[in-house]
Amino acid sequence: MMSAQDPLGHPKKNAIFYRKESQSPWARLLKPIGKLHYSQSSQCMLLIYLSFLMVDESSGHPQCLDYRPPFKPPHHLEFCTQYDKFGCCDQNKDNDIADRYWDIMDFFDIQGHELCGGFVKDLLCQECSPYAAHLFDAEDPYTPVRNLPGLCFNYCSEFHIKCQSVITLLTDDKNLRESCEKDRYKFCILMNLPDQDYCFPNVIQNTDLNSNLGSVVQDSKGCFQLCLIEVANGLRNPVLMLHANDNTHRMFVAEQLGFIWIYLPDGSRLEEPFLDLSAAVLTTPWAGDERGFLGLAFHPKYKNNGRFYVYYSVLVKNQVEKIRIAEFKVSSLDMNKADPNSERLIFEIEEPASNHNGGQLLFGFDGYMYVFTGDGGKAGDPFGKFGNAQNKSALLGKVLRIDVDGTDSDGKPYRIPLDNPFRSDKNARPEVYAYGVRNMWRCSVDRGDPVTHNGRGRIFCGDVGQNRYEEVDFIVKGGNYGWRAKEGFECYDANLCHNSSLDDILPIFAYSHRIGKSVTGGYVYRGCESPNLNGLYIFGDFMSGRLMALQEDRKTGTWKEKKICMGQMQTCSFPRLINHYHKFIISFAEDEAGELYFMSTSHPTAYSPYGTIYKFIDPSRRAPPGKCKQKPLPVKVKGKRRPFVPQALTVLDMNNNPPTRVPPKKIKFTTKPLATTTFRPTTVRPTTLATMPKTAFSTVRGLWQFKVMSFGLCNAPATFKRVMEKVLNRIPLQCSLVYLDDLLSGQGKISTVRDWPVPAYQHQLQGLPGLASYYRCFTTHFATIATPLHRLLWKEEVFIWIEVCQNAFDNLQEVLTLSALSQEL
Ligand SMILES: [Ca+2]
Ligand SMILES: [Ca+2]
Repeated sequence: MMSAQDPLGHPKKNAIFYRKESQSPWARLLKPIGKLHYSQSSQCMLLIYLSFLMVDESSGHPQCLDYRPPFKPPHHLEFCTQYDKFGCCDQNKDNDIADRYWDIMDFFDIQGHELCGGFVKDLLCQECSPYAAHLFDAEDPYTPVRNLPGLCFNYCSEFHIKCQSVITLLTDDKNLRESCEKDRYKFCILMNLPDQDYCFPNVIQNTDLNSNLGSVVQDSKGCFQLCLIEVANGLRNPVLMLHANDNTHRMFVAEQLGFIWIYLPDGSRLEEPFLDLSAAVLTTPWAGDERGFLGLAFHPKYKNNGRFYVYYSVLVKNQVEKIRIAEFKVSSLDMNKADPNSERLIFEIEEPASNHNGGQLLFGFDGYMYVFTGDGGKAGDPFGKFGNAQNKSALLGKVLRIDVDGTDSDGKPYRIPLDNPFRSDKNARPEVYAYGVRNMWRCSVDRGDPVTHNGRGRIFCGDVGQNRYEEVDFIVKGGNYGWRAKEGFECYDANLCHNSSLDDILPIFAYSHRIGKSVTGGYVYRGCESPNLNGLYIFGDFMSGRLMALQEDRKTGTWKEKKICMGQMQTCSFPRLINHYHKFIISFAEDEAGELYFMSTSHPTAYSPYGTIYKFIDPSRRAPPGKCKQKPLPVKVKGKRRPFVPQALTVLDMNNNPPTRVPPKKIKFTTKPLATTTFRPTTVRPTTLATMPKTAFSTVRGLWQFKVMSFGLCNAPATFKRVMEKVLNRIPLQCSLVYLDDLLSGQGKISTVRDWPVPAYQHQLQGLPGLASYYRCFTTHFATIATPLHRLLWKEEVFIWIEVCQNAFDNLQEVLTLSALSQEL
């Protein structure tokens, strides 16, 4: 193959259509993606795309007064019984409301009870409505909340006629009290909501809003809408995230380069890595290189023995490429450091080609370690008579199972479990547990249903396909997963496929290359926070960026696809939630509590720090309050820690005018009985904006990606400059930071490079070897940036990221106009 890249991994000009014989998973990058490239002879064109999501108002948005989704109360509600099945109150809150009701009703005689009791109950119980946030105008944590729920006009009039006096017991809002006394019409206008669908009692009668309440929201095509929370960023091809099952709830994130970083439960990252294997790990900055640090597994008794296992590529004696499985131990002095001198080799396997290196390590519930190797590489598993995968005497293309708690009589640093399926087969390696594997990229063990334990211990894998299909497999002892006889459900090698002795196990699911070209195996959701997701196997595709889920039909044992998509703006309209992610899905993860995450990047090369970790959130229903509380064991931290700084723009930030204050962390809606003499508003909420500190220009609020494509040589620098001026002039200089990707920095000719100017980002550069040679940062002073930008015109395509501070854009419309404007030019 001709090299399409320079030694730094930068694609050479006119070499965009790469073709490598390798197929998975990184190598898939080298295939052309879409029709991005036009002939040099085409007219000089400049296009700037801006990622932007449109607001969709088509469905309801259940939300509680604490800005989170409603839940199913764990116990029966005695008072606000209509919200017993689904709403925003648990039993405690329901009791508080009942107490308050009786305190108010003490002021009434029997007739008053009859007239007003129902109204007072209705009004108080709206805090429990799954639409409480709408009723109280509290969807947006940045704006003030009403003290009383919004009432529809007719209902309000009736309420006013029958028991207007009760208002003084319900609120001390001066306006409401005065208008209630003097003017029914004005009072009911004040009590009403702009959206008639959401005022009480319309909101409970609206079937659109109340059918399917509590189930996962589906879009018009039946796709499950989920949202995300950004939990970490700035990672270079994060290949995995694991917890150590030691109750600390620390997360260990490994980068392909060979670094393992520790994240604490508060989201911060320790400055020093847990382990730095970068000197030993074989990897390159080439897009699509599948070699590197690939796997990590903590011993099931890590808490006591401090042992963990790694899987990485090495170059031995500058000649032979191998994968190495080795054991390390945690330092005896610092629980957040591995002992770098503790490495104990378990085994190495020679790799005949640079691709298909497998990379999954995991411990089953049987206590044994499973090692998932690739078929060795190239295409079509060409090694030997019928390939590595079908050859049980080869270790490649396999699921291996070993016992790392003992040594073998022949001196191997591990034992063969007594029930390994081919232990007594002379033509097989005793380590083999399953075979016919092409290149399983990410496998997981199902921890089982939290109540019934159904499914516990099952191992699921994504096996990357060759030309036509990607598959998900459920691994069983002795199983033949078909490769290279089959790819997915179809024959790949006709001879092998029709051999009657094949006896293979078909995938539980396969999808064609129209959907995606490199599967990334995921996890079965067994967490607590999103009860609707329980039992769903969530996975994705590295190349297409598609997220998918499989749901088991327990009667037939078959798995059906449930499509997953990002929630629309309204669906994900909760604090911190986002509904977009970087395209290249590298890996999935499960935290100690069972919540699910995935890692993806916009730039899948081993040195590019654009990897982000996202947590899945079901916006339609959460677990009841208190149910998912975790008590992590304390972590003794010796070094420094870096706080998490979000980069992704949240849906709320996109939806609203620039926020004027941070949302309150906790909000208390006092449902406690009011003292009988002084009435307080039902809500405690700071609403004065003047007292809030000005945060404008101090925090980076979002990452805006402009994709600039220029075609052909032309005398367009002036035009280009004009466009960029228009873009950049809209962004206050103090807070913006523009950096161009490695296409540009590869030239190394930019004179005005400075260190990363935003302190919060400096850590991304520190201690990252070689990074400075790939990334250059620019401050956005025009004079300095205009000249380098001119050079971009001779490039095929260029990405520019502009990081924008809070309040940078007065109005997103302006940005859209910009985008339109740039297309005109
Ligand atoms: Ca290989
Ligand atoms: Ca297969």
